[in-house]
Amino acid sequence: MSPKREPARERQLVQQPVSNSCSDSGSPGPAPEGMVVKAYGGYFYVRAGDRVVECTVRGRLKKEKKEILVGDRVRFSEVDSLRGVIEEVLPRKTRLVRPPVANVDQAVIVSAVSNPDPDFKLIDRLLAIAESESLEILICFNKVDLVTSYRADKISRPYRAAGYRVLKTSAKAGAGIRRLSRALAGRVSVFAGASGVGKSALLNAVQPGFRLKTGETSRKLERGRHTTRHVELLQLDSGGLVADTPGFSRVSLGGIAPEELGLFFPEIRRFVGQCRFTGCMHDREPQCAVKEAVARGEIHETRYNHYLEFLYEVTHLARLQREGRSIDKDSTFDSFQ
Ligand SMILES: Nc1nc2c(ncn2[C@@H]2O[C@H](COP(=O)(O)OP(=O)(O)O)[C@@H](O)[C@H]2O)c(=O)[nH]1
Ligand SMILES: [Mg+2]
Ligand SMILES: [Zn+2]
Repeated sequence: MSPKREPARERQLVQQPVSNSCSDSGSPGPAPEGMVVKAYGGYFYVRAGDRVVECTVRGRLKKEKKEILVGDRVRFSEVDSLRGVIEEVLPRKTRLVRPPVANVDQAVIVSAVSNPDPDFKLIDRLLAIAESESLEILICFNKVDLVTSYRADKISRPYRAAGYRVLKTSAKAGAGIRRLSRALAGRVSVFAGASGVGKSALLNAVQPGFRLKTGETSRKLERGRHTTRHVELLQLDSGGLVADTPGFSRVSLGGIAPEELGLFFPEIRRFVGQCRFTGCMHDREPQCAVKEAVARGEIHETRYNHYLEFLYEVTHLARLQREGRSIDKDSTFDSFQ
């Protein structure tokens, strides 16, 4: 989900409704529609109903250098019931750069409450990026079997207060799994979060059939997979699709403009227009409604401090960009792995 970022607006522009009107009937009928769930070895695996059809790409699309991503909805013609040719890529709602997935509805941001300890700065960073991509957001605090419920509540409180949907889960003890499962039904979700927090274990708990690798063995695999940028959308029995990414290894805020950062913190967004100065960045300006809310305890101080850190970071990135220096090489934030 880390934005290499063509300008954010561009991606949101693509938010045209995707036609879901299916074929009206008629015998040859329009080509069937499906969603690319995996790209591998030059083939695209397209899920259409219960089938997964192995597709090549029509030469015309190749010539146009038409990009096809996991998550893209396509029309294909059938060679037989298991093989086909992609004829058309339907308009995208959204496009994440890292992981490269189209049409994602929801980011599930996973943190452990312990082992590893929560990395609040990483959580807030992932939240800001997900907000900037206009994704629905669900936060999952996992491994609650390892701490008291007092501790788990304390960790999740600032996020609930900010207005986020928060689940406390234990993949190990089976806590919160039914709720998680419900939240994943019928939409395309991407799991994000540091290594070892239990993303794969949670998906296995939601759907034991997945048998995703967890723990140390998975970490080795993930590294290998990550370099090839391999992503796969897994089908849930509930009709949802999920990408179990190895975590967003590079989560840059590049592309977020300093003056829009506050919009990506819901509890700060609430105060837009209430500060003394228009264009207030809620930093050193006097009579700032946001800082007053922090002082009253209505905005959590840690969240506000992360806002400030990110503000300096995006200001710096914006300057680099103006000077024509590459964001990727100079300043991408490497958080883990
Ligand atoms: N105690 C406890 N351990 C968990 C839980 N969920 C996952 N784990 C363990 O944490 C480690 C990392 O889990 P994994 O799913 O591979 O994390 P990922 O890197 O985020 O996919 C594994 O050893 C899991 O068995 C949980 O809810 N409670
Ligand atoms: Mg994993
Ligand atoms: Zn302000």
